[in-house]
Amino acid sequence: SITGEALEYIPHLEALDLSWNSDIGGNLSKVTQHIPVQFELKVLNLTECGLGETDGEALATAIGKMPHLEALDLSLNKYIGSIMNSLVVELKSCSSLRVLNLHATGLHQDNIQYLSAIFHYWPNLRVLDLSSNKEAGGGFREAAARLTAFKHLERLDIHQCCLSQDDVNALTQVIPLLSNLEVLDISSNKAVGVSPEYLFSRLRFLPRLKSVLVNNCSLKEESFAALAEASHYLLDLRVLDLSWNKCVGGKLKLLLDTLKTATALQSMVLSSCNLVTQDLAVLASAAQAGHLDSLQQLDIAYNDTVVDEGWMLFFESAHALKNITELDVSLRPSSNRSCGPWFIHLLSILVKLPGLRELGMQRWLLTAAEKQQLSYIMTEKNISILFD
Ligand SMILES: *[C@@H]1O[C@H](CO)[C@@H](O)[C@H](O)[C@H]1NC(C)=O
Ligand SMILES: *[C@@H]1O[C@H](CO)[C@@H](O)[C@H](O)[C@H]1NC(C)=O
Ligand SMILES: *[C@@H]1O[C@H](CO)[C@@H](O)[C@H](O)[C@H]1NC(C)=O
Ligand SMILES: *[C@@H]1O[C@H](CO)[C@@H](O)[C@H](O)[C@H]1NC(C)=O
Ligand SMILES: *[C@@H]1O[C@H](CO)[C@@H](O)[C@H](O)[C@H]1NC(C)=O
Ligand SMILES: CC(=O)N[C@H]1CO[C@H](CO)[C@@H](O)[C@@H]1O
Repeated sequence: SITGEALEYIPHLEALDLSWNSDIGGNLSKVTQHIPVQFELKVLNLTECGLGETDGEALATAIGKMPHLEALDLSLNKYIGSIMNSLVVELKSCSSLRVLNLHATGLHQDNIQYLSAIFHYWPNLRVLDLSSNKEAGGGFREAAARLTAFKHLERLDIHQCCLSQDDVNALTQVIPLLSNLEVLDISSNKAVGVSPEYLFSRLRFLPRLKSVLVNNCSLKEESFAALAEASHYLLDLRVLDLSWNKCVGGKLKLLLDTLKTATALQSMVLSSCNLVTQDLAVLASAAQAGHLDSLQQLDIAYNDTVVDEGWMLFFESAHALKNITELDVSLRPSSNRSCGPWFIHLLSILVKLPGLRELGMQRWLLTAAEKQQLSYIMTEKNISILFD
């Protein structure tokens, strides 16, 4: 059973992580009633604790006793939306807050607006995660401008927030001003793709960007072209996720300059992008030229549009992906195909790439002999190969 009595005796505790204890939901007051006044806690983590309406008061009171709080994680508690506004009052006093994670907490449009009114109380905020709040759309129209209070913001995650067109327009004005931003995740928001290309072209003003995640945004060709051009200026780019944007197919050459300058690129996700042979040729030549030497993860799955010739070009050059650890070339779940003459090249790269640990090959139809060869390499080279 849950009791927080011990907390009375450890007022200097700095981190409390009660994540994944669903019994806490409805019982939080049993823990928090023992929190001493002027608790020194810096990190409070209550991920997926089933917190709900009845815990609002206990949580608010607890936060009120934690003026030194630096990280608060309430992610995956689906009903925080209903108690958010009472938390906001107490959160004002957390002027040292650096990390706020409200991923999938059932926030509504008005919660976002209400919360944004106190953004200026957290001048040190580095990480803001408001992702997977599907009712939050519309809330950023006014809240966006207040993000500029976060002069040191490094990570902004607003993926899957059902952003409205107005939200995206407002964010377009503000995101380029967050000059310390390193990670931007706006994926799974359809309005991002149909909005004007300015959001992407202005990313060039964020020289510290390391991760750009715009997967599943229904990107239009103009937006992709603007992103490709802007990313040319992002010399520190590590992660680029463009998956589930069909417009990339046939247009990967637009990223050629980026591949040349982004020498630190570690992860490129291009699954379900309707890639064609020409796109794999781009990857192959970039690899040959040594531009992908840092690449560790490459996901080009779900692109059944590539014909044997394209796979051949790719696998012939894949040995140049010296640092690769994960490669996914699976087909879509609904399809299947036999491997082409490229299979022999695949076998040879498995031997030549010492770092490779995972290879996705789902839905490729393998002959008994091919399966046997892969199984042999799996054990010999300690590579995990996923095939059906
Ligand atoms: C509270 O904790 C008990 C176990 O200690 C658990 O059975 C119960 O479901 C929890 N939630 C509520 C709302 O009481
Ligand atoms: C909270 O715990 C989860 C799961 O252990 C972890 O992923 C997350 O980073 C933690 N959050 C903070 C702010 O420490
Ligand atoms: C794509 O985004 C929608 C929301 O716009 C979401 O429901 C869906 O799960 C996402 N799909 C993938 C593959 O991420
Ligand atoms: C290859 O990856 C390792 C980490 O696994 C990294 O330390 C090293 O710098 C990478 N090499 C290149 C050329 O990026
Ligand atoms: C491959 O796909 C065809 C046509 O979609 C289907 O009839 C067949 O059962 C599939 N074979 C396997 C082994 O999944
Ligand atoms: C999502 C995806 O897999 N895209 C394409 C892959 O190729 C087939 C044709 O083989 C297309 O129909 C898909 O749209």
